[in-house]
Amino acid sequence: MADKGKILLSVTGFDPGIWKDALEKAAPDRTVVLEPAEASDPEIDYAVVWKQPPGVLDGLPNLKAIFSIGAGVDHLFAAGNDLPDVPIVRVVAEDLTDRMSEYSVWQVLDHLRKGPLYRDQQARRVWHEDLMQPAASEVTIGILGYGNLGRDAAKKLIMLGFKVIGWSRTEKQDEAVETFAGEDGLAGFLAQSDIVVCLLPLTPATRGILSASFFAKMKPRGPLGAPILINAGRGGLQVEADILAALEEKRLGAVSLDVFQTEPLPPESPLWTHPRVTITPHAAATSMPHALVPPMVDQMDAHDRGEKLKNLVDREAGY
Ligand code: NDP
Ligand code: OXD
Repeated sequence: MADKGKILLSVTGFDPGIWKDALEKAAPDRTVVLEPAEASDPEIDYAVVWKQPPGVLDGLPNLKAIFSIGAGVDHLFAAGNDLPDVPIVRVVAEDLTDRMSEYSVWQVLDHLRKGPLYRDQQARRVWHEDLMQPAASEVTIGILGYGNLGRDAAKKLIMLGFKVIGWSRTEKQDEAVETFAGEDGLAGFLAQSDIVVCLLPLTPATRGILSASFFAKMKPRGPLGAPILINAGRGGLQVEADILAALEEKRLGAVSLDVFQTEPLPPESPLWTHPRVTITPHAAATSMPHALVPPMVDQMDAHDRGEKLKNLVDREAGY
């Protein structure tokens, strides 16, 4: 019996059908609509979105909150979207966090254990053991963006024996990890990091941060040779021309990129064929409706009972 109000579901880049099914299963007492019945539908009280078309959230007089189906919310603030002044909730969920940490650990281990080199050798039928094989304990991983995902990746990398340090916007106290904050802390953080794992959100302050001036501050040599960059945050954080130049100049030894300035990565991008670039198609952590929808609906119910929403986005900071 649908009597609790309507959820507007507006997702692009994902199959709306499976999100609608999951919402209807978790919220049988709410109606799920893919577009408003009328321009200012007063029955819509929640919106669940991913890259919603411009204007789709305008003029809904009783909208109480917007839920992003991902951890990142830059898609909400994209050009042309003047968002209604209601709370925005993002995903903080074990399922997504575990997937992201799996990606970070996978890429770190791949570089530690010479994955790119051995795949290239296999393609050429070359049998040669690279004896430059540091132990995990000799390698420092710098987590750029020491937030929800960064802290979980750090915990798992520490269990594998790595030394881990973290960088964030605001200062942190952390027993297991040396932390650095703000622009003043960046050079000290980079001077120690053999592998940088970027898990930053895309905001006006972080856009283009992975650029030539950033690479110039990286530790020039370490146990793996030149430093390594892994970016699973957002493509807008990186300047791809500068990454290619840094690879050529050997300021960067190798990179793993899950996200790109333009997605899908255009076929003509030289990143595709660069021998020291590992590409995944924004697949570090997929949002799974069965895991993410029930807690979203729990939050809607709790909010309707007068409880505070959790995992809110700070609009001013942009994440
Ligand atoms: P959080 O908000 O929990 O953490 C973000 C971290 O970045 C915080 O430590 C924050 O600092 C730091 N930060 C933000 N702005 C700055 C800045 N200007 N300077 C220094 N540090 C900064 O987010 P999550 O960990 O949950 O998610 C991070 C991002 O991961 C998402 O925004 C999304 O873009 C990306 N992501 C990518 C996925 C993929 O499949 N590739 C999947 C899921 C997420 P502070 O702690 O001080 O606030
Ligand atoms: C996210 C993503 O932000 O999948 O959750 O990119």
